[in-house]
Amino acid sequence: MATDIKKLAEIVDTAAIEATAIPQLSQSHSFTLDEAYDIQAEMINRRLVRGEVRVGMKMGFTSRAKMIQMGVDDMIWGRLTDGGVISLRDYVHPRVEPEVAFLLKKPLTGPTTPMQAMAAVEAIAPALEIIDSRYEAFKFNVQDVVADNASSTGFVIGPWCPPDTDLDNLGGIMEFNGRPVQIGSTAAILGHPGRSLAAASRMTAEEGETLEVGWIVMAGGVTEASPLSAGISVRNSVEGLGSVGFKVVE
Ligand code: 0L1
Ligand code: MG
Repeated sequence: MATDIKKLAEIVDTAAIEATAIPQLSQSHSFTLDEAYDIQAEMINRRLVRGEVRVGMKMGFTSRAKMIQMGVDDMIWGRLTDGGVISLRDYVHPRVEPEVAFLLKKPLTGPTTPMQAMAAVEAIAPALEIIDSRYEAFKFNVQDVVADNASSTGFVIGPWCPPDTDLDNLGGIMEFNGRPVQIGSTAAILGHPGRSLAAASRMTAEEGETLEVGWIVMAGGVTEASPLSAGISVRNSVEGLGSVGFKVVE
């Protein structure tokens, strides 16, 4: 039987709107990775119809720490819109992870080298990604998480820094209320975050997309993600890039 892309997109979209955990789609439906990206595209389309604006894309599972934490071996990507959730009540079981973000000054499409990809960068920033799986117990396989837009929920970007900042091996610390909870290096992202940007160009082109001028590209979690709860002040400080933070309220 053909996969009902619209129906599955509606199921994950509704779970996000209602902040309600659902069983993994793969438990009741069999669908391919290509179809998972179609479900994701349809789910984003529903948000665009509601007035959200596309602002970029995110890479997922670009570090070993993230792959091991979630038991997924493949890189994935998701679509960023400007419609992030801001109240803890609107999340299912949110987590936060330290990242770096790119701002593009040139479009990128198809296979490219990390060096060519970096030439399209206007600026680089320390960032935090808030992720929230719509699946029960934050458990999924690769098709499930792609259909759920790579757990994308929100992101916060720090100060934009010059594009020629050396990203090779910058140490970073993510703190909760001043206490380190995750420590890592930009090298954890495929050896260099520029490789994640090159992969973003290649992988989005496989789905017929171009990375557009002015878009933000999130390179992927440097470390494992940590669970969020009310009262936590989160800060991610990256050597040479500065820091970014936010406070979680009820
Ligand atoms: O940055 C990342 O690697 C995020 C992956 C998103 C999937 C998840 O961990 O829920
Ligand atoms: Mg991430």
